[in-house]
Amino acid sequence: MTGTLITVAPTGAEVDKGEVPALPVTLDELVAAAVACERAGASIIHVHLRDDAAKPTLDPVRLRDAVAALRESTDLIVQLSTGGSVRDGEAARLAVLDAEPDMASCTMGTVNFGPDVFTNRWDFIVDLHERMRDKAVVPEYELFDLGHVTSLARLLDQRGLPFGDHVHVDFVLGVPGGAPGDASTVTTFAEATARYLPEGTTFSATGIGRTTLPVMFAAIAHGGHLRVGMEDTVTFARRQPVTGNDQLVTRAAEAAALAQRPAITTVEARKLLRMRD
Ligand code: KMH
Ligand code: ZN
Repeated sequence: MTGTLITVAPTGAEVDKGEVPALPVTLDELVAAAVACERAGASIIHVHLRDDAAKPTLDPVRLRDAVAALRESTDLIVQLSTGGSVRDGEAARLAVLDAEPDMASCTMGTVNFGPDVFTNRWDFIVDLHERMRDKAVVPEYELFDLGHVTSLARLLDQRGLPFGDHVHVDFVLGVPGGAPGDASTVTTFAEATARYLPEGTTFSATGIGRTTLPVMFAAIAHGGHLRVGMEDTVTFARRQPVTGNDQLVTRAAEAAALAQRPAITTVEARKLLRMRD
């Protein structure tokens, strides 16, 4: 069995900087977090940006600057979010690809998202999938619900494999409105992945909020990979706020090492995902 690929999602679009001062929102904070997380064992960074008021933004100039700055200071695989925030429109989400990241996220269906709706129409998904292939961007398909597994199977069947011919997915569990974040749901998703998606598909998993630990340990047990970070979890333990993203990556790397599947390097991660060097 291979080692563990660790993705860090340091910022997200939902956490409020005013409530969580350790959240990286400026470019300098993002780069500092990235450097610390790479040192702690991360190999992919899943990026959402904030504006000067710390609000989510898909500003194209900021996106290009962030990709350049992360490449300058780290060897991390740079994965831009095309999910953005629930208020972002499709055109701006598609335009994220113009920043030429290594990877980008592609969510496989609409899902209730707390009081909001995270909208992902079928035609939009198809467009995203095809534009990523045209631009040689490797997708990470985000699966928030079980039907998203079979939607991805249908997408690949109808539209072909992504750039690189390898399929990598991420189970995002514990979103209020999506699939629950517990060990048996990780098992269900892992089994559905093996049953419906191409042979060799790799998966990571993340659990929102307090579901982070059961999801992490179940994913390791299933031979899966991990995503952690302050996009998903801002409490390290009961009444203990996360001090920084590297704290979460360090814990994930320790868990992976205990399971005899230590964190892999960025070079190994690129091989695993069949990416260009
Ligand atoms: N912020 C969520 C509405 C992604 O990055 O692709 C969507 C999200 C998924 O975080
Ligand atoms: Zn995200």
